[in-house]
Amino acid sequence: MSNGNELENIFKSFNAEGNYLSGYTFGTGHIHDTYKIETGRDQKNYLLQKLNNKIFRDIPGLQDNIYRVTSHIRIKLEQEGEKDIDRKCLTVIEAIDGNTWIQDDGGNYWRMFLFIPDHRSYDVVKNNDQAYEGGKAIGRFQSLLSDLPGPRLRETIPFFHDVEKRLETFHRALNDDTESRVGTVKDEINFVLSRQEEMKTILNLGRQGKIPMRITHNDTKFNNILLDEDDRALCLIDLDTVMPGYVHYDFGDSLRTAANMVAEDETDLSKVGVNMTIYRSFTKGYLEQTREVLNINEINYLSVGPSLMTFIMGLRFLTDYIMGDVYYKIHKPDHNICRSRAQFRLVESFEKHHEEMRSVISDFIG
Ligand code: GN1
Ligand code: MG
Repeated sequence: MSNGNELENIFKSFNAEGNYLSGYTFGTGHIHDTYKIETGRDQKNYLLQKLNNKIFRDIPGLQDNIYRVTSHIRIKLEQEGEKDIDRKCLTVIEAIDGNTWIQDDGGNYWRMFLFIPDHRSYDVVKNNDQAYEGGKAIGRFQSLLSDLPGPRLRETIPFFHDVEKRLETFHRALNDDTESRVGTVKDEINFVLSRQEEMKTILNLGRQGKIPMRITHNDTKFNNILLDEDDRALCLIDLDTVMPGYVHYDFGDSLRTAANMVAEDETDLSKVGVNMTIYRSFTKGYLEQTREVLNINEINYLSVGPSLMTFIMGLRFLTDYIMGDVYYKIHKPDHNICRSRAQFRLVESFEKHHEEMRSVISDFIG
């Protein structure tokens, strides 16, 4: 954690309006350290982040992705005559040296955004309208970026949602068993083993050329969608993993968190499961924005996204538990295994509702 003095010094390295008044920890991310910086000037507060460069190895490359993506979205919103654009698109604040990040004396990377005032962000969706707006936000993000000019975006974490690679890492962790935890999580391991082949469906469709790589967000959990004071969609945040991907990843990962009625680390597993009305509202919003661009295979396999993404997250939490909690921030000793159990319970629920999920999609598509 950083203290006020340090935050103030870092803040001064960026081209911000207003003076540093206070800074405090903000948000619930598992990866970076995030602070809200208040300047006392209306509408001009900032979000300052110390970036985790063990996980993101190429910070300048990552920042370049984010700069390109936000600039493109901003231009399109301007062309469409949108109002209030500073709330509908993240604003990257440049450093005094002209970069979009700075490095402190200890070698840590920092970046800063304009803080989006009066936003709402929900860990758990409360009603159908929020779900619909969330679906719209994800679909719109994908369609706004469908014509991003320039070279392919950098892969900020190679093979991020590649389930085959995730499984390889998992099997390595099982073999090494450095923390002697493998014996304590047999049920969870068996859960993975019994599904590892079927979870490759999307990867295989991609390999066969049946679904295209597009630009996707890749971390669309519901609390990365900002809504306004009336719960209307504003924008997506947490753009670190925006890179080439399949649309199923975004559709699936947001339903993982939106259609589940409880938090991703819920310990009362009887509460974990898919809310089909929420699913329907989200899917309606998503398809309204994307139905013109998606191809038939993308649509036909959309319903596979939620169980795939939930499986991948459960697998990653489980792997991290077996490896001794080296990746995710944890808030209690068994946090990763709790997360993993909740995710696997949710996979089962998606499996149970799969036919119904498919027909919701075909009903909307007609
Ligand atoms: C991490 O940064 P944060 O907390 O939004 C993770 C996601 C997981 C998520 C699970 C770079 O996201 O992939 O879905 O935790 N991000 C990275 O809550 O690993
Ligand atoms: Mg993230």
